[in-house]
Amino acid sequence: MSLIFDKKYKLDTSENFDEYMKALGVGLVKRTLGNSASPVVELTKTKDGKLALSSISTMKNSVIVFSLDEEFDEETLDGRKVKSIIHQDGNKLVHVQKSDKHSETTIVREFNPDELKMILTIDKITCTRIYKPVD
Ligand code: DKA
Repeated sequence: MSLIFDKKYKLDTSENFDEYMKALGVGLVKRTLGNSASPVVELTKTKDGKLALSSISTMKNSVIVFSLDEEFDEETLDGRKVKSIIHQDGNKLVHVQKSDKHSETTIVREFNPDELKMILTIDKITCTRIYKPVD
């Protein structure tokens, strides 16, 4: 099993995302936007061999460019400034976000031909988001 590049996935179902955002400290207005957005996510390779993960939505567009196992600075969709590191485990990207001000967050993205499964964890809260391929 390996990662899947150049394939767009759109959010289909989401469980516990509001609880996850509350645990991050996201306020009601941004949570409402977050809950109503259906992002389209795509993993690509850059010309210089890095990976790029983009998320396009009515809430906010973002792209993170990174090398596996190398720490980088990330500003998250909710505005946290974190140190991130992403590790590959077969067809999964395991993304750990750390900062002095917030609990550690882990986001596992599992790439399959028929879905992208995202599991987000903070403290004891787990959120599962299933993305489906865009035709
Ligand atoms: C996703 O890409 C979810 C990413 C979670 C970002 C943190 C919360 C954002 C709040 C607006 O599907």
